[in-house]
Amino acid sequence: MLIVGERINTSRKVKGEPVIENAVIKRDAEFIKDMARKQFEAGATYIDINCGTLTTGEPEALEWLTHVVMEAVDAPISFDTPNPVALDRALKAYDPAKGQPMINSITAESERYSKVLPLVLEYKAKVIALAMDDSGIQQDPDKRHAVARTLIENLTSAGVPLQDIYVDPLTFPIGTGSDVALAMFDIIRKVKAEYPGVNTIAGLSNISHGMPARKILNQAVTILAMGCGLDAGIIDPNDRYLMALIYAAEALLGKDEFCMNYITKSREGLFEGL
Ligand code: THG
Repeated sequence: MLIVGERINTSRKVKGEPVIENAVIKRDAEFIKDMARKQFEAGATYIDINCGTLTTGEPEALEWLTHVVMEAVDAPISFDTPNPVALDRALKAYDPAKGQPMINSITAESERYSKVLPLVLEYKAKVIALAMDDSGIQQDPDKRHAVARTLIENLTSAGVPLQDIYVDPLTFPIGTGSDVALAMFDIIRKVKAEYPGVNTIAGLSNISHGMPARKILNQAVTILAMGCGLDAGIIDPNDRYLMALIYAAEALLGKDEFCMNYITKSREGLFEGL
């Protein structure tokens, strides 16, 4: 599974403190670099950067984060913002030698779609397609599936390769309804059945928002979604138990021939003490 490290997000709080937001405002590069390095070393392929809580100066801050993460690690970046101005600015600063950038995200909302699509094409980026349109986010999984299909059709017609599209079914907190995870699983299965070449992705930590023992729910939902065909996850790669479960699930789902990767991770000591 493609791992997108979620930790550089200004909405994240540690013991109630907005420590990431504070670090971005203070331009504390060392704090951010340390977070980028730890995620990369733990197995993140992409490093997601999100400073959407800033009420002013998001474009400048996202550009700064881009430079800082590039200095810290040799990993491509996932640019997590709905703001096309911030996106363009960060993508301009980005060195494609780090790998293909990921735009997080485009939607079927007409204004956002028309402003983000040119950036996807200009920067030859991978793009996360969120299943929402001008009517907002639909609860009904069949409606979200229909929006996902429209996005796949429109993006491919515009010249975006199918394998660069990551459909996001949207992950709601499980506290908002007992069937929200089932809806997500259903969309993942349907999208993969209809377009085997497209990728699916989910912000899996959303599932546990407001719940106790969040990591347990995040671990369970990740493995269940992988069983439905999930290709990528925006997750916390510094949860070692979650990473171990992901490697185990890949072996069990036929995505790790002879369990070579699982055995390698075990030899590297990743599972010690678990
Ligand atoms: N889809 C897409 N992008 C996304 C999301 C999505 N980006 C943002 C978000 N959802 C994914 N990122 C996070 C980042 C942090 C948390 C949840 C989702 C989170 N963190 C804990 C907190 O703030 O309490 C702390 C976790 C920890 O570090 O222990 O909940 O759905 N495309």
